[in-house]
Amino acid sequence: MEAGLRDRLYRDPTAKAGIVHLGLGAFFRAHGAIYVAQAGGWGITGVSLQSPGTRDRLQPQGWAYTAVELGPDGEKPQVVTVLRDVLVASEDRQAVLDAMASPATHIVSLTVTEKGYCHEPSTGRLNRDHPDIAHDLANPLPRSAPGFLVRALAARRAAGLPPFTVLCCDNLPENGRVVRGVVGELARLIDPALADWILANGAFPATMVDRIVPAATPADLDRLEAAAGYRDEAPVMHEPFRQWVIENDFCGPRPAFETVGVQMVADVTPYEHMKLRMLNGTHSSLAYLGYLAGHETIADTMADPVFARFVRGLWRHEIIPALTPPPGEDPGAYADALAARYANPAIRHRTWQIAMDGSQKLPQRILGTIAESRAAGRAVPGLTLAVAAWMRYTSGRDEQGAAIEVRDPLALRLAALWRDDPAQTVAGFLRLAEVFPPALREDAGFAADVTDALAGLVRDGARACIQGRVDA
Ligand code: CS2
Repeated sequence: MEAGLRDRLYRDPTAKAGIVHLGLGAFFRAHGAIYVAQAGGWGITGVSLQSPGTRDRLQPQGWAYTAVELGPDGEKPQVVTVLRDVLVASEDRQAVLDAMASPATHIVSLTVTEKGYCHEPSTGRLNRDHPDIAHDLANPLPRSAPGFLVRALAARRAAGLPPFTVLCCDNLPENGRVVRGVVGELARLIDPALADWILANGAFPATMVDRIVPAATPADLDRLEAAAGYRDEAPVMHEPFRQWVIENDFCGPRPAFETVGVQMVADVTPYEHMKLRMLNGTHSSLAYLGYLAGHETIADTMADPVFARFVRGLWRHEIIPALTPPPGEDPGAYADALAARYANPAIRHRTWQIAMDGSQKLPQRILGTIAESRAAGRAVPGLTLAVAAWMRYTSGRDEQGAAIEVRDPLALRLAALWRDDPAQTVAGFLRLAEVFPPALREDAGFAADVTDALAGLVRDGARACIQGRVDA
């Protein structure tokens, strides 16, 4: 019989778990987990908050999986054996709290997506009306990521243990500060002394994470099996590029990240701004406009010369002028590298996948640049068009009138905002205080520009609007 993945494992016998990771999606398995594996000496207990699918696929493989690099010169698989265990919170919340509260745990890292922090995207503050937060205030066995952090930290305090470092790896602006804020606020509602202890002794380093990781498809699994000679039910597919910038602020031990290319810095903000606005901002713009124009993936969108020119224009005329780049970084060169990464045809990153959860993503990706640019008197027609495209997309109908499966925590509310009159649609959207900052909600000129863009999208379609509007 063919040797399976389980038979190919090599594990560092000295490596203890040390890290509990909440949100065991493809991104973390293709990014943070590989850095931790390469740094050596540490293992990871993965936690899925909701679905048992990843656990069920990984368990028969002894928690090992293949990470496949999709490069210009072919596919390079490597087997990752850094996971020690996988827990499913919805099945056993206490087991997750126990792992987090264990004296062996020093770091709790998170990729729970933007919406997983139960915060208000426009302000970064805890959303106390969130049903999971209401639940977690009343129950010792939590549902939300902030709830798990607070209850596990409470257990550590009660046991006389130090807190763990909370390492947020989601694409939020100043992600460490946001998580510190929601954890502190939730803890204060439960026990003010606990909040004081966490804020005085805990650590919430900010990070910038980057690697493009499209969802693996059944065809990817079959291709890997043919090439590697074993079946992996849970591989991850990723581009060659990776970057991880971490604020060097831990309250306990950590892997030797600096030995494997992680940039340990004093201030992550300029890196994170550059990445969120230049990469994620254009990703979302291409996702809404590209989807409406009938493009399935980012690479397909970039192969359309009208879109390739559009995204160049976004960088050059709208995003870079509003940016303070990190010391020594050349944003023009960063943009060139992004264009090449997007065009990689081996990466089948669906516009639909990126379009998900726009209400949680737009503020940090696009609206910040728009608000700052408008305040400085700079025109941002391309990003304004992207905002209008998000409104059109969330109406749930594409340009041919076919239904779009819109995934967003606000999906129902967003769909109900659509009117035949674009001015009324835009007015409804701009009342969403959790999405739009006050500066844009109160800016009549912005409302007029978005209305204009939306009317154009409805009349002419996304591709024609782009062609007519923006010049590289
Ligand atoms: C993407 C990101 O799905 C999305 O919203 O923009 O997942 C993006 O691929 C990563 O942030 C790249 O680092």
